[in-house]
Amino acid sequence: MGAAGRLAHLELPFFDDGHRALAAALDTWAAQHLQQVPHADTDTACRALVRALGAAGWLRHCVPAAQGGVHETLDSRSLVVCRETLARHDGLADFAFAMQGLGSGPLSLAGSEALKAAWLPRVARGDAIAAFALSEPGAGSDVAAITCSARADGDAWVLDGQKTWISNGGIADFYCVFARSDGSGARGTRGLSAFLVPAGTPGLSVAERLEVIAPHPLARLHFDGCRVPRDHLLGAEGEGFKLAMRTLDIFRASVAGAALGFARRALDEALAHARRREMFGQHLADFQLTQAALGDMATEIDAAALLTYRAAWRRDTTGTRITRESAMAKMVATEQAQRVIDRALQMHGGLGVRVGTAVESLYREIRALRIYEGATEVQRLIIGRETLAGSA
Ligand code: COS
Repeated sequence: MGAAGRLAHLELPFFDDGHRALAAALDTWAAQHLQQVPHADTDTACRALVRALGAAGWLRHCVPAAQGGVHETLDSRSLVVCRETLARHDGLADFAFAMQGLGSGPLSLAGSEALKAAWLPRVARGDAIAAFALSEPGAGSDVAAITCSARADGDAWVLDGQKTWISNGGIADFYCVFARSDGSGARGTRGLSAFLVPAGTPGLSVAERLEVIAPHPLARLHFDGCRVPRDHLLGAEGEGFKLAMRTLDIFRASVAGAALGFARRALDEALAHARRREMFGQHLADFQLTQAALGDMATEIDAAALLTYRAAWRRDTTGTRITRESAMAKMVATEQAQRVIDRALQMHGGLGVRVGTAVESLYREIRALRIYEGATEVQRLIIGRETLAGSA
């Protein structure tokens, strides 16, 4: 497929010429540079990817302009375009990019000027790795069940508890940590606050590294009397739940972008294989069954793309809360990408399950996207509630 054909979806009116230029330049850069980053060891690869993405300027889309970013505030369409483009090339590169944005998102949205100046330019340059620490062993979808505690003590906040499934856990330079600060110990969305915790702070340790089917740096963290200065509070005390939700509203649409990138790559692979593979005296692409499958895949990708681009476009152009739109985009794009990739794998026959083939890797990469940053079931719940509220 020619370069223009690969990016034809950007002709939609949701985008402007800046987004089109961004996608074309990143697509070219990714084709030239990503294969040169060795992927043998995940931690090393991830650090190298963050450095490469930072040096090339792409991470400037993860922070506001005042701290070295491209846009005054985070531009959702640029995040979607970057993730879609990177995911089409390399899942770990998409992960490295996304976590710089998600991990520093609460800081960009609510941090003090001093904290933002200290960390965000480094995030943009790829000199500091960021992580978002929300989930706990007993609080994944149910954020209100967080038990990790923060208590004020003199000039410090003292954190105690655990966080798990933390992307970049173990390699991050700082963590945006959500903890219960109201001293109640009771379940609830009020009384949570967010804190910036630099790696290496005494009392913060990596309790366990977690291995998953598509290898990414992931860990369970332990906080034991971990003291951070009072000014490391992000946003207002007690407003942590809303800050987490505002951050997720932005990044859920970008998860949809990544799912689109994986699905587009699966379709690219399926088309190439169908044209190449001979059986029963013709090519796989000549069978109507293959054509129908390819037709379904292309349609599902376009449908998911429209929801994804709408969510990002609406936030960028209206500045309004896009909870409903980003939940729809994340749910549909990740679920459909799983189906598209599964069909692509099926079309490859035995080759599809051979370790090392592109579709085999996509099959493992896509699975977590239906779970992290709000599982499909949570998105359904959010969309249902928002629909009820909107019709009241
Ligand atoms: N933006 C800003 N504020 C929001 C918000 C959003 N997107 N969503 C909710 N809020 C506000 C609500 O308006 C409400 O405010 P008031 O108390 O002032 O009325 C408050 O936050 C509590 O909201 P709600 O009652 O909806 O909270 P619940 O505990 O019922 O539910 C769900 C929330 C399930 C939707 C939430 O916990 C969630 O998204 N869970 C998934 C989390 C997740 O993605 N986990 C994965 C880990 S991150 S990789």
